[in-house]
Amino acid sequence: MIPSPLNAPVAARRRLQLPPEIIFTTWPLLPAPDLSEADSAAFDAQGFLVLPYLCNAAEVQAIRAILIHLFEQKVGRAEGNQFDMLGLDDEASSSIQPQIIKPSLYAPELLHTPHFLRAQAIARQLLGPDAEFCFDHSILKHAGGNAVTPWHQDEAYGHDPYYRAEQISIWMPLQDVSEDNGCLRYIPGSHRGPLLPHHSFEDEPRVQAIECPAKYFEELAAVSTPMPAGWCVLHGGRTLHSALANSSASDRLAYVLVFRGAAIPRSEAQPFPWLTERHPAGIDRHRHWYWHGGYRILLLRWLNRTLHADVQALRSRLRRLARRYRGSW
Ligand SMILES: O=C(O)CCC(=O)C(=O)O
Repeated sequence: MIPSPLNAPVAARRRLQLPPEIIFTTWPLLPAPDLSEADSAAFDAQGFLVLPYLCNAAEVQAIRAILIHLFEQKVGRAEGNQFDMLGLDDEASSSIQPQIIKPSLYAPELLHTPHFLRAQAIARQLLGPDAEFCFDHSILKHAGGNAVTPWHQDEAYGHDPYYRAEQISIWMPLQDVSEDNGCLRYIPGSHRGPLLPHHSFEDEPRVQAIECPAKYFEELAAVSTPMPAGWCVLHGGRTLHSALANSSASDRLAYVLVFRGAAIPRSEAQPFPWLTERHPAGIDRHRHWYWHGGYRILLLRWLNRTLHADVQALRSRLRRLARRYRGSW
């Protein structure tokens, strides 16, 4: 049995103060799918890959309930981790497309699910055994909206001019998605080209999102990926993608796990002028939070992560020693 707080509902419910209508269920552990050579070749050729049946209905419902709760409670907003990615993100305007970066900081049970283990196994198959979980995020497209997630490459959000790492996002819709409610769209093969220039969405530097201008790619080549809830689509850090608007009567919610392989030096320094020109409100909130005690929380999180990593490393060293000891008898 996976030691999941989702299987220990009482503690998670108390900590998150979840409303009673959120039901926790246990579910059978679906095995991590073994990607076939054809799957890996398709991912390599296109830069994205649809994976059917990654998460069963009970897991989808539990993850959805947690994320809706985090959005409703505006969890992470003061820290700058919850914001309106397409709007000015001030208290006066209603949000166009809310996003939470690292929801698992506030609901760690998101990383103790069978879904996480399966996603990690897939990422390691594609990126190599050293691939590490990098962060998670969630995007909410309000019902009846006309907000399109702009075309971009995820690598354009990276800040390191000297190193890059292969990256995979595992994007999971928490309800069925189609062209009517905001499924993802991809430009096949775009991951084989360079990192393209981006600019602030609608040339407004106060907005979080950035976009790649249409003159750099052929939008007519875009492929939509409609799919049922609990399926996933993977894409690489350089694959150009966007999401359509949600004109349906229900909100569209997606949960994304991002994994990275080892960092590799770039052949030449990569500037990110579109990031330095940006000054979204979320960054100011983060600064304020940091100087008003947030630095203590960051320190505690860092200690927690480091100790956890050390304990894991110690455990695997002891396991290796025990195996060698048993083998010598
Ligand atoms: O869900 C969306 O609207 C966009 C998702 C996205 O851009 C991503 O996961 O990289």
